[in-house]
Amino acid sequence: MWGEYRFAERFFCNIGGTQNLKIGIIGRPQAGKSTLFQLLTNHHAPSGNKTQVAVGKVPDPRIEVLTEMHRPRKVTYATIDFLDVPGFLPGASTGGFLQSISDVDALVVVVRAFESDIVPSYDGIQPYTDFNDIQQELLVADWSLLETRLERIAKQRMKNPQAADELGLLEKCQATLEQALPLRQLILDPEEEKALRTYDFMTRKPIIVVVNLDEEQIRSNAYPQQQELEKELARLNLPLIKVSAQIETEISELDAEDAKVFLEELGLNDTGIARLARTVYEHLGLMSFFTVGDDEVRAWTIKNGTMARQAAGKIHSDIERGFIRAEVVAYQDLLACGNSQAVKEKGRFRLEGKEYMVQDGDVISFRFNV
Ligand SMILES: Nc1nc2c(ncn2[C@@H]2O[C@H](COP(=O)(O)OP(=O)(O)OP(=O)(O)O)[C@@H](O)[C@H]2O)c(=O)[nH]1
Ligand SMILES: [Mg+2]
Repeated sequence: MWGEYRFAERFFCNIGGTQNLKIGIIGRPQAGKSTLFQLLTNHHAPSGNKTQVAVGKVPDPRIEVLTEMHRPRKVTYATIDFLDVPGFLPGASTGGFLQSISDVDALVVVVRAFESDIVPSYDGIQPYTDFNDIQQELLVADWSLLETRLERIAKQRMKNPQAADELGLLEKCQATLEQALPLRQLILDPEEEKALRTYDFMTRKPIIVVVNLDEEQIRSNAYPQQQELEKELARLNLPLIKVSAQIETEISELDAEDAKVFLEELGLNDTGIARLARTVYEHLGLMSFFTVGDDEVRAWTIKNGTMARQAAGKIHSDIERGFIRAEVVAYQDLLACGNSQAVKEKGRFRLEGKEYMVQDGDVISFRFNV
């Protein structure tokens, strides 16, 4: 039953349709959630106790290169909807907290490590404890959802034979939660996966942890409770990203050249926001393909393993329905040729059928007939 957490089978009603992926940013008060949210979306979140939603574009240097190449009228990045959820305090009433994240596809948990005289910390600087408090809260929520469900099934069992199937699945969940393990560690077959999706279990949601560091901690690569946090996340197979929300904010105000120098000086290759976006994609099993032309250069998000015809459906249902073939060139091959005109002249576009499995970075032109 146990094994490595796989994403392949699970997923995301959203991706595949036209809706954006939805990610909730959660954590204690004053952890840096709104600062991060603002960096991701360019949307200023007023402080308060209401969840804010805004769209963030997924940074992708390939889009910049394709734009340079095609000089289109319009450039469209892949986007993600981010929710800035009010701070969570253990012990406080959590109904609203759980409600606001009930329909997100994944969670970004922000934990504070940064020291500051100006920003009060509630119980000291303890990123591991803060993560664990949230984890416990989600486990408790699932436990109570499970109990309610089991009671209902016990009542229905005589009349409804299907309830027995459901019972088997829920007992697996129960065994997992009894070990204080999140339900995402449970490996299920596609049928069970589908059945479980209807429950809105919290610990089934993918999690990415962001530890918010100060400049000193970035330089020394050390912060309080680091070992405990790293050990726990390794156990749970969850990615950890180190960011300084404050430094990121400063960097976002610089031009590209200065930003690069600043990052190098801190020993970083890339902004935390770019790393976060990449990790979201990797961890959730997502990738991008591109469409290019004079009118628009655009990135589209699909899950790994999507076939050409479904990928076409991301753009328009007519293209999916009337799909004839896909003309495909890998991003690297396009770069090697120089531009798509040259790709055409050299006959380097591949003709692929509806069952072609789209690869990350494919530049695609769909032929269809409606
Ligand atoms: N020194 C320092 N201050 C930070 C950092 N990140 C955020 N802050 C500051 O900490 C305060 C809280 O940051 P927010 O982003 O508002 O935190 P939040 O998690 O949204 O807080 P709530 O909405 O109250 O739950 C603000 O004054 C930020 O400027 C950081 O990396 N270093
Ligand atoms: Mg906030």
